[in-house]
Amino acid sequence: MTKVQLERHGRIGLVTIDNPPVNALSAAVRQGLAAAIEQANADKAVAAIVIASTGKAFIAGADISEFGKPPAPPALPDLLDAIERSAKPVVAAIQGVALGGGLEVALACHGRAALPAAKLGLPEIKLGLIPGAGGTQRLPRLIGAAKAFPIMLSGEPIAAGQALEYGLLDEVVSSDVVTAAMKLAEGLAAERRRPVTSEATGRLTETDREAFEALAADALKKADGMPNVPALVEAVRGAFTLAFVEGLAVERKLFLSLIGDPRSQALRHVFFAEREVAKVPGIGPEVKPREILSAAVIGAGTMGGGIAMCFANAGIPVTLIETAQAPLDNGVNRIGAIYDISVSRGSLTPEAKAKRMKLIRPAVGLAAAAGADIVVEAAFEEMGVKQQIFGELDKVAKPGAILASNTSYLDVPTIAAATKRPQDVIGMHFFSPANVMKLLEIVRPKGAADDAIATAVALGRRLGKVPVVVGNGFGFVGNRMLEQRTRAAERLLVAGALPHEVDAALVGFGFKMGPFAMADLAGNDIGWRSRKARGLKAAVADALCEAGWFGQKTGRGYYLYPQGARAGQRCPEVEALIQRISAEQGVTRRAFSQEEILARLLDPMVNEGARILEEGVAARPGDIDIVWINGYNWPAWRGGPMFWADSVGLDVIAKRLETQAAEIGDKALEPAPLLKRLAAEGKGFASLKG
Ligand code: 3H9
Repeated sequence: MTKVQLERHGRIGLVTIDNPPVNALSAAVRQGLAAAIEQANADKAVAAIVIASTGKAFIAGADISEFGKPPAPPALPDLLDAIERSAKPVVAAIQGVALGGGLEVALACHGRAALPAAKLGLPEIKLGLIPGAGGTQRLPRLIGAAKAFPIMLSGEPIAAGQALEYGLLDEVVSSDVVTAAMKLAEGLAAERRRPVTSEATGRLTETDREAFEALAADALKKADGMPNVPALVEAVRGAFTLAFVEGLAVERKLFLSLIGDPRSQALRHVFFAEREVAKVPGIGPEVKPREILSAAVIGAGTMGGGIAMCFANAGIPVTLIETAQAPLDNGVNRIGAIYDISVSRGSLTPEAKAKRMKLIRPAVGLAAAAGADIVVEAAFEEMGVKQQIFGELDKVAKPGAILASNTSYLDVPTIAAATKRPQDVIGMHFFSPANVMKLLEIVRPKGAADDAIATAVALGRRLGKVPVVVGNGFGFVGNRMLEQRTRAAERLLVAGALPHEVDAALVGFGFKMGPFAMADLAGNDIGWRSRKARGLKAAVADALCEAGWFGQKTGRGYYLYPQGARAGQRCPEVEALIQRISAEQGVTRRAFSQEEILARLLDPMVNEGARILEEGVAARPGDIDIVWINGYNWPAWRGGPMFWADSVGLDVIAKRLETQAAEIGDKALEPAPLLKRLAAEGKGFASLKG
């Protein structure tokens, strides 16, 4: 079936795009549209043309999967030029989202009608791009740059009602948008009118220009090194200073240079990885999620409280359970205080806060979990504690309830073994602060029922999370790789680097914080306790904890925090201690460049990622990238650790790991077999897809 069809309805040539799932403007669609417009123009019986589409989306934009491939004609700007120059008026019938190139198609038309649920936007900025088919030129001409620029800068779509108010739409109709568009087109033909957006200039006033320049100056200040922000400013400014064709040429040049930018390539990878992660191997659409109408959370500590907030924020009633009244009250008060901060910032109304607090029902004792469709346990991270809780839950929870542990490291099947219903027991690993962080690792032990996993995935989305299904195994995906980075950071200190140098390397890479600033924030005692439980040692970290320097909460850790300061200062005592430890271990300290520090921190993580893939703990390299971007603040424009590794070259990383392994005499640093194989074949992790 062709992707674009032309039918005649009376005097209207109705062009319908049918390119599921979202009517992206693939080469076939562009060719089909060009041919249909030409044919309709040649047909004497046609007075006007309507462009409509089937399915939920009008047009979701250019086909992102075609970026980076050799361009196939017609280029979108040329097609839009043909639409705009069409001798017969063309009207867009927008029934769903019109995004990116999709909105640019509508802008090239001479009229636009939409359903109320339609959304219109130019989200290219989120892909590291700017609109590349006239969006930066036509939208400001149509609605003024002061309104157009924020739409392009935020990438967020606006609702049809708003678009009508802005003058972006001619009409919003409650149903049958195609008939409405046909009427609009008939009217234009009868009046011999063909409003051409690129010729509109009325909105580009001096006042508009001043408002745009103020917004642009602010945007440039916050651009954070992303090259598409200055590019967007330059292109939109062209709407004031250049003729349309020249402005279009500038936009095109900027767009093409951004397409080749590694940051945009990384963001496009993230776009597809985010969608792929939703597809869980072995769980098809025939597996229906169980109904979740209510939840219970066990443990009202920081984590449990944050998880309860996730449910309340999504409108799901949740019972918050503790062993005694005092910790329960503390937990509820903490939740109230967090909501209060949102209220004081204006991001939550007092009424909404009250509604959410009402959804959280505090209770003492596990019996209160009896009615819940899902129970999330967020108690102390100790196997004995978890087993006891799950054993009790088995007795009280209703049949078919999902029993999830928020464990960060522990073996989920061992927890499940405390129940007689291992098919219902899974891991749901939230990240701190649970009400903020997007990542949700869903741990799928071998015995778990498919519909239990499907339920957790669907619920995760309802909670506004990015759910990633991972296999069972110590630390799952994220923390298992983090441990490698933590070890590498400690090794660097002993070998000659100082905390601020190590942190600076990661911040320079794009992380918000380095490993030591992070450890000081989270509390160094957490890692210390975990190492002691596992019989592990880390000379510097242990020495700090033995001195009681747990981080920000004690006023000092790797850094000093005088008078509760949040930003740490270098600490001469810690630096002397590190040097002493190097001497004790017989290490001759040497200087490390920022580049070398970065490689030493990230290469072992990538190596662990390769092992995780070999073991099937993560289904795809992209899943690992999504974990790190959403749970550990890996900069999205770096694409995640596995994407980053591919961009460096796996042969380079394998060689660096071999050198380090030999130098330190640590076999764990030797390249994993998968990494070695791919490096030898000259391939990247991306080659594992599909
Ligand atoms: C652009 O237009 C540049 C122009 O200015 C200039 C050009 C010269 N291309 O998100 P979903 C796929 S840049 C290819 O799960 P939803 C997606 O991968 C583009 N594929 O559904 C998935 O595939 P699969 C500007 C696309 O209902 C499936 O569709 N436009 C595209 O939650 C369903 O997606 C954008 O940035 C695409 N453009 O949300 C819009 N879009 O089934 C990006 C989607 O194989 N898209 N797919 O996994 C979106 O924001 C959402 O997908 C949308 C639907 C809101 C449309």
